[in-house]
Formats: sequence, structure tokens, C-alpha cells
Amino acid sequence: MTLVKQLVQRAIHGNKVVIFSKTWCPYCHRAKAILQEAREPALAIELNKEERGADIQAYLAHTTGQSTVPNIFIGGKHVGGCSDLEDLESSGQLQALLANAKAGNNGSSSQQQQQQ
Ligand SMILES: N[C@@H](CCC(=O)N[C@@H](CS)C(=O)NCC(=O)O)C(=O)O
Repeated sequence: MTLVKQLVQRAIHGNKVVIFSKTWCPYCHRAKAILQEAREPALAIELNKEERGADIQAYLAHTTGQSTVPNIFIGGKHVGGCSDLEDLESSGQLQALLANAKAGNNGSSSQQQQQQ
């Protein structure tokens, strides 16, 4: 397994919410704000600050089909970018997704489902 693949896989499977981001990106700021409003701490990996940032972005493009940031994962599962997060939020699905997701899996086998 390459270093970049390992880094990405560890991040998305070891943290409930991960945002691959760039510090100057307004869509990333908006996505972080949505998660803050949902009181969900997220790991932000700022690709413009990471030594292997460009390689990580290329790996994400290859594996998710998405080459832009933010590139968001919840419960180890790719959910998309800022507009996808906004759609989940406005349709009311975000809270359920966050409640069902656990760090380390996609929540599908979670016994701790919470109704909100
Ligand atoms: N529709 C996307 C827009 C994201 C976007 O355009 N991000 C810009 C940065 S603000 C980007 O990734 N540009 C290419 C790059 O930085 O490599 C979303 O909602 O996430």
C-alpha cells in the first residue's frame, strides 16, 4: 500500500468525519461551518499545507471521481463536496447520517442507531 493511500485510508476509517480541504477555499469554509452547526467535530486535512497534498488530491480523484475540495467522508464513506453536504443538510438526512456513522466504519452495521 502506498504512503498516500495509507494516509487517506487511516484518516477516513479512523475519524467519523474527514474533510480534505484547502485553507483558502470558500466551499471548504462553508462545509466546515455546516458541520460546526451540526456540532460535529471534523478532521480537516488541508491539502495546500500537506507535503503530499497534490498526491492526496490525485488519489482522491482516482478513488472517488471527485477532484475538487472539499472532499468529505462521513463514517468512512464518501459523501461528496460542499453542495452535497448542503443537500444532505437541507433534506434533513445529515443528522441521521452523522448519528449512524461511527469512526472506523460506515455505520451500516451499527447497533447504536439514534432517532432524532
Ligand atoms: N461544487 C463544488 C465546488 C468546489 C470547488 O470548486 N472547489 C475548488 C476550490 S474553492 C477546487 O477544488 N478547485 C480545484 C483545486 O483547488 O484543485 C462543491 O460544492 O464542493
